[in-house]
Amino acid sequence: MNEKLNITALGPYIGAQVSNLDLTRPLSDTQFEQLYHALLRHQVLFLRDQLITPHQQRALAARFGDLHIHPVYPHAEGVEEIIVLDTHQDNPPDNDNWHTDVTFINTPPAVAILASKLLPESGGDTLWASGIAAFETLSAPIKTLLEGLHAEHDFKKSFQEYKYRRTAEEHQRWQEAVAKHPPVQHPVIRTHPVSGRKALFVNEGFTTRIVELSEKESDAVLALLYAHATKPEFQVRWRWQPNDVAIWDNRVTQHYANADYYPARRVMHRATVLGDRPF
Ligand SMILES: O=C(O)CCC(=O)C(=O)O
Ligand SMILES: [Fe+2]
Repeated sequence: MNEKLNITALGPYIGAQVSNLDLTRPLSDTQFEQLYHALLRHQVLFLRDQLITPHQQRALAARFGDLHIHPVYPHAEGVEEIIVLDTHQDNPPDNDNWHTDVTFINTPPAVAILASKLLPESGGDTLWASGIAAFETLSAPIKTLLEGLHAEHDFKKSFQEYKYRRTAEEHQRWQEAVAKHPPVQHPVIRTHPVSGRKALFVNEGFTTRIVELSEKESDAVLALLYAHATKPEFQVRWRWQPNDVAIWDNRVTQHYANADYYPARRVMHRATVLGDRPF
């Protein structure tokens, strides 16, 4: 059996499409190895026509490691590890900002897998940006400045209280999540634990400050880094079709879910694989 994956790069820095893999069935070891290798190299992979159920998506994600259960997002029925992102008139999109998933914990996700379930007539693209490309294109003096610095990441920056006041139960859940997630610190430049490549690891969604700098210095440096990290050169943009799957390396990327389709409805399922402590 020919098990060689068909992989087409979507750009020099980030993104590739895999065209001959069925994710609904258990992957062989060689298929998984090639997929993982492609993920390290391209940082986000896209596959069309994957009619994947929540159970199958969980099984696929579990090949990559232990799964994260989100503190506030709702999950698929009977499958706690699959987040349901169902946005519509009464539940506006909230991922229309550049962010890396769940950097508010000490061991942020290594990998995330997103499947499109219901799409608006048009719009609702998702964009990813490479933190490796962002790091590598900084000037040498700025790289030197950033090495050794740490940034604070805070759950509350994206999960703001005003969004979680619709019911008493929702508010209670939010308060418990806040109590469980005090701000954490991560290096501003991290080294990928498998590939050894360095990446910029701050994101506007959760990063609040650089702890070794004054507030004004921190604000200015972070503004520079956010602008640099999201240059179009470092991005790939995916136009979803129903039953697409995206798999990204959350250790070295950030992403932005375009909310242009609102108030139309859009439903996505996400599995999130826990990672190591960044260094
Ligand atoms: O809905 C999307 O396209 C992406 C949402 C998001 O930020 C995520 O799943 O982590
Ligand atoms: Fe996200």
